[in-house]
Amino acid sequence: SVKEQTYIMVKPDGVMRSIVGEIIKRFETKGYKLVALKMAVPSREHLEKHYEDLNGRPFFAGLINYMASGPVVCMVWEGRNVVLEGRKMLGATKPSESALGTIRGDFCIDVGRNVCHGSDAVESAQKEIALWFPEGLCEYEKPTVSWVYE
Ligand code: DAT
Ligand code: MG
Repeated sequence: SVKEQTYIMVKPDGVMRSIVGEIIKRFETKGYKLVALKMAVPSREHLEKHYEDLNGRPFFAGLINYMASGPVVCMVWEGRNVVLEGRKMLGATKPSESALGTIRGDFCIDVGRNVCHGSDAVESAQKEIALWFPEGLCEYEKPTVSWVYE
């Protein structure tokens, strides 16, 4: 469905290193539709909920410290297969394994500073969108839709 949505977040290192525009640009020029965007300094409790599946992993405390260390940029992007395609655009979790040409492959070195988050499945995307955007998304029509989709 062209209405599939994913949650993409620029992490604090991405904000501090001025990669926000680059990440937005890649999703925008690919053809996806931006349906929500904001900055936030998330609480640790909020981040623990976001990463609840990783609770108990040895890197969990470090991950929460890092994610709580500064502002993040929260986005929802919409389009056909955007969850899977968005993960491809981000690249592998470990930058040493991320292909060049991906965001992580091009802009970072360390797994603990991998500049961006992207939902890993349609179901987790829905959960994450509800967690980060309880106020709802921005609904509108793009007149270029027939130039992106046949
Ligand atoms: P992803 O962000 O690609 O979905 P994930 O959900 O498995 O990866 O993990 C969330 C974040 O936790 C990841 O972006 C960086 C951090 N992380 C994952 N595995 C790690 C590890 N082995 N060492 C340090 N940090 C790790
Ligand atoms: Mg993940």
